[in-house]
Amino acid sequence: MEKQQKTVALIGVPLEEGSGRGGCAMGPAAYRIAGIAAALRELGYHVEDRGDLRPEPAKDLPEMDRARHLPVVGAFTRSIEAQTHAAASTGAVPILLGGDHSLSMGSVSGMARYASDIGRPLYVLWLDAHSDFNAPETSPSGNIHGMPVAFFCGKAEFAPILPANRPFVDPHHVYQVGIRSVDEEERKLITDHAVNVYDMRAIDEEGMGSIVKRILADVRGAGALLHVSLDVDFLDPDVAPGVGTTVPGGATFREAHLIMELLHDSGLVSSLDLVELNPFLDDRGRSARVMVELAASLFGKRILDRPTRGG
Ligand code: 5AB
Ligand code: MN
Ligand code: MN
Ligand code: MN
Repeated sequence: MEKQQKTVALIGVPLEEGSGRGGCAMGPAAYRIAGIAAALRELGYHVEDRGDLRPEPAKDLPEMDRARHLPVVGAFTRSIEAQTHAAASTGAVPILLGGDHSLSMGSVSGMARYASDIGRPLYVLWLDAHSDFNAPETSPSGNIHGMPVAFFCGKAEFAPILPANRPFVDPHHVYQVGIRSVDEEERKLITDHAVNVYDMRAIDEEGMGSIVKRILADVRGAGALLHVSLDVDFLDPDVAPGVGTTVPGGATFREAHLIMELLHDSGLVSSLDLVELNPFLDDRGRSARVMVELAASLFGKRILDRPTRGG
């Protein structure tokens, strides 16, 4: 087993202002209590817990009705972008412990900058019930956690948060899996920008395994880094109730587990977000434990060793 001492950097992001309610700021604490560091150490990784980011709200960013709490979210975006880029640059795999999904504006932008430093493209696997491709003008809620994909693709800028000339992710290099709730105008945006969307119907018809193998073949063929962003609401609410935006009909534990094992076997994953966990809404830590279990599978925990069957 080639696992040596690869370093994983845990970056806590107690951010909830991008969502419409309180609770996600307790996410990093819940992941630590659920034992994420020990689970990864057990797999042979050198785990550095870098603590929680606590930036001051940015004074240069305006309050906006259509992008709520922008000074807080923007300050986090800057700090997350810098920390993610720094961790990746030292050869570590950054894991962002969220925190609501607006944190991906920073993590994905930081990884896009790192990928551009080393001359490789960045692909993104977005595991979510939602497309999160709103812009302030299209958002029905004004909650920034519904906008991160548009932001890191350069299709939504509220005010100058990051440098205008930063590297963006090509929307065609974003693969969304598990989608089952898209807003009216958002639907047009993801179509126009050719985001690769696998909704629940596609999963039911084609099967999770074949979809994910196809995605991984694209990533490998492109010589790309792969950032994985896992929103708790990707999972069915029966599996993971600890999230503010439940949508029925989500991925089963087995489907999610299979994705994680395929991701591990691919060796392509450069970075991971665990987002939207709301411990206040959880059922005795169940969702936190499920997320830790899935992260462990992504980092190589397996039930049995098995011969590789290709794909
Ligand atoms: B999440 C909604 N599309 O923009 C909006 O949980 C929901 O990070 C966004 O995927 C859900 O407010 C954001 C209605
Ligand atoms: Mn999301
Ligand atoms: Mn979601
Ligand atoms: Mn392409």
